[in-house]
Amino acid sequence: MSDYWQSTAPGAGCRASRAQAPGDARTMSLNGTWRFRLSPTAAGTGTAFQTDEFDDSDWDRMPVPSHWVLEPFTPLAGGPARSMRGTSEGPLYTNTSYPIPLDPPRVGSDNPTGDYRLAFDAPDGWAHAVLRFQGVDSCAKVWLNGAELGWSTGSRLPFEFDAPLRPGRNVLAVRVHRWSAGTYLEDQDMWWLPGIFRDVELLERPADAIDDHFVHADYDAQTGCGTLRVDASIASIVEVPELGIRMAAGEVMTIPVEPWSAHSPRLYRGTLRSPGEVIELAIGFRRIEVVGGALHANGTPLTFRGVNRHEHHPDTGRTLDRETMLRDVLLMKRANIDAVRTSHYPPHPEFLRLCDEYGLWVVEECDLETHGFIFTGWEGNPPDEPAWRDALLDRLVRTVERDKNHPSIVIWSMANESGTGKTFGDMRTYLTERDPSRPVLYERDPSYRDSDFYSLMYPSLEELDAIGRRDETRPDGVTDAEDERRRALPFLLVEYAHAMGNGPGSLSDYWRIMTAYERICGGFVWEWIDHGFNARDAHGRPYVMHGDDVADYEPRGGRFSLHGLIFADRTPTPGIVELAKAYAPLQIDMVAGRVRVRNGRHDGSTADLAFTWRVEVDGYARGQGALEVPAVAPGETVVVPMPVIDQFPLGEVVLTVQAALAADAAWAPTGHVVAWGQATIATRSPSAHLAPVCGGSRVSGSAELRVGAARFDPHTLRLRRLGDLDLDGPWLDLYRAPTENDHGQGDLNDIASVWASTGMGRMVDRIDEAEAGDGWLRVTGRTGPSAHPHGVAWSMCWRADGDGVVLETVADFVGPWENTPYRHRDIWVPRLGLLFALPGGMDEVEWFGRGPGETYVDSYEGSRIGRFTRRIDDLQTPYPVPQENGNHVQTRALQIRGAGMPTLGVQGRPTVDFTARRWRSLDLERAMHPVQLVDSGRVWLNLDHRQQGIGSASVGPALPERYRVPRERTTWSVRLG
Ligand code: IPT
Repeated sequence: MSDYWQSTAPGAGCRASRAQAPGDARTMSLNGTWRFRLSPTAAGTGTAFQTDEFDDSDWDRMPVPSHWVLEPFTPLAGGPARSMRGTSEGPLYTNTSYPIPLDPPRVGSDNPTGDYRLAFDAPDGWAHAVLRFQGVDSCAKVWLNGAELGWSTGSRLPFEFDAPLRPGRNVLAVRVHRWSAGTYLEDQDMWWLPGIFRDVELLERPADAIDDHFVHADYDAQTGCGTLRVDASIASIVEVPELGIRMAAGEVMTIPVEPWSAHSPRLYRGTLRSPGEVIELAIGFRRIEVVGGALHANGTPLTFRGVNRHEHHPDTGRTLDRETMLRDVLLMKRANIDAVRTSHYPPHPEFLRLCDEYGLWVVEECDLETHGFIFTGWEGNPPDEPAWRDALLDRLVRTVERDKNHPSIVIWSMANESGTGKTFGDMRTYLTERDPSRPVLYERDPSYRDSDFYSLMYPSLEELDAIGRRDETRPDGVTDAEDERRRALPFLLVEYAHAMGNGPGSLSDYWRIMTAYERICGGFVWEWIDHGFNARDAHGRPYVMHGDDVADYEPRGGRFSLHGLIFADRTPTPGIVELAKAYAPLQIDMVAGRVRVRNGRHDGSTADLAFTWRVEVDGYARGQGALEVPAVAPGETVVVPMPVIDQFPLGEVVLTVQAALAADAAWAPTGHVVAWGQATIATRSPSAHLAPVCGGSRVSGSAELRVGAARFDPHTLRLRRLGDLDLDGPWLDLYRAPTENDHGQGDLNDIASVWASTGMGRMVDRIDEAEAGDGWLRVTGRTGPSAHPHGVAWSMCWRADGDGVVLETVADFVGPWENTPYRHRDIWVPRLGLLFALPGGMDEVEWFGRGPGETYVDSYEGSRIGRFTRRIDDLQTPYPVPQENGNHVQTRALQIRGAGMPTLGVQGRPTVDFTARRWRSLDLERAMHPVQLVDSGRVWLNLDHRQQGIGSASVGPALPERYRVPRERTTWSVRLG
């Protein structure tokens, strides 16, 4: 059929799907520079390019693998090489919407089509060759020496053709369509990136080669034995020398083994030998099963410490080299992540080999999502349309057949966000028959009839807790039998904690619930990496491009492509620091004068870890040493005495105990900290005594006012000088630059728009009166948004305290905050605190509190209490979309200083939150990219009574009330000096 690219058929002419494994048959990579020409319609350049005599010398050069939209190249009309980034011809990002009309299976006539050509010399002496494409987005048709081999869809899945090579020069021609019927199955909330983006290879297939094999390696925790059977498509011999195994394919052997797990990824290397070929085996024995409504691995309950991972590189998109994949694996292991969901498609096969070797549990997802059918109310959804059945099954078969031999894969996920439909039943039947060793996941069908797990995305903490108790609300439209079955299933939290921008919050809260119930087999944070591209603005300044930077294209998914725990260039964000603590496999805490260590690993004792202790007083080191902790078995707890520390100097005494690798591991060096715990074991409360405020009189006139070392402007009544330091402020500050999670979905969660409509960012001050007495000054006033009747009445009372001043602020919310004429019944303020302007030269902060990274009231447990020094510029977290960042909760004291400048000391009473930056919140809010943030010439210091938490409401539940700023009369004080 001529319009193959808009038919529901998955392809034609391809060989049967099969396992991939290294072996001794020869291979030849066809990666490299190909000839390329882009055309506006599916007709491409016509038919001549298929023939080997075609002259392509004036065509562009295109690297394979790559996405053509990310490569600079010369357009058809000629002219200099140019980049398509930022234009509608380039990478496009949509979230749920299809970039084509919802008119399945057809696509528009404007269908950018890349014709590729490669001439190569046939390798000598190959009996038979197979041509393998590891991934082409979205539809490819292939010709060899002018003869059509076939075509395929399924962008993240391999396809192979028999390749009748001729001696000497051969010419491969490939036509790739950006849009195809396959597009309807690939609406995976990511950039649309066409091209031959994974490897192209020629494979020798000798006579009697092993076309396919299936390793079955079970583990029985009762007996400690593994049972091995390797099925092969041709008579072959299985050899595993380490186990003394030599047997025919299809035979079964049971033998004592060490099991495979993410913590101990024990692989037994072996071979599978037929008369024509030797294949390498990497066997991991393990059993994954649902027992009594809980997920077990090798006989014990398993809780995934997971993340969702898309493939992304800021220059090459979904074309990843091995080094980048390894970097992901190492970063994950070092952050205590032990599980990956390959959202939302099978990754490059090398990533799975790395998971087998380094140890990560994998939930592998099929390349299938039809999310955009929300725009038809799911009418015509492919999983429910017989015409698409073959295409859906084809995708699942290709996923399973390629990857069935990876011990790391423990669950097959049939799809993401694809509604419901009969074909899921057929897919489930195929899985049950082909691979009963792995449970099956599908999250979106409320009946869960084809899933071995109950699963949800983004529940609130309360919902999750109810699920743990099997007391969840019954979904609508399910039968009694379905409800009963679901309630007996284990629960897998397929996505949670939306790491978009600053955040997510509550990671430890979620994790405490997940570990409290055996029903919950863990969760997968959304998601691993920001999908941003390196780009430059008109001035040549670098920035990270997101969906909104493609100005001439609709529908745009905007900034939604940036929701990773690591930035697009793989720099870790503060979110991953918090996650590493929540996912720490050991809990270390101090109870009643002793140190308690609980081993929460699924398997493996703590014998590989060395424990040390450290004591700090007010953040200064006072002692340290090794801590004797006997090896703790998984699931067990030991309690050991605290180190004997004599004679604390006065101050806050903090004990830290940490567990670090005692020897190099494959994934981190000796000394890498796996877990830590901390407690304040003694405190000295600073003297709270201050002279009482009495006998004052009203201030009037224009003489400068003084309180101890503090001098005030007689008109504004703000602090202008403290000792030798010029400064200005404070202003009562209720605002922050909204985070992505403040722009939540739905009326209740989009608190940023409530702030905008109620004027939170444009406050106007009024001074009412000032009263002064011996060593004190009290100023009262009101701060409120222009245009609105609500506000905050406040008083600031300054008292001399030695060489400094103590400022006590009382803030009271006045006016109609509730039941305002606006559609929002309630208004939450993002912060309650004080803003000061300091000279720009004050460029360094030393503080004693949580650090060194940013912390918020719902995300600080990963940051330890200590003393830290940072430059102001290094306190900023460069989120690619500027927003609130760099806060520090529970700060006991800080000093701000700069060369040749007096130092400003601040003491919390007992603590303050602080941020210090060279711009104000409104500048942060208005900037589109960090390069637009300019030094205001001053340092803006926020000293807050409290700032609200971060949450993950950009996709998720509302921020819990306990992390908000209560709108009630509040008194707090700080000491400056
Ligand atoms: C969920 C998607 O599965 C994921 O791909 C991503 O889009 C995420 O949302 C938001 O970033 S689906 C949504 C209905 C919660």
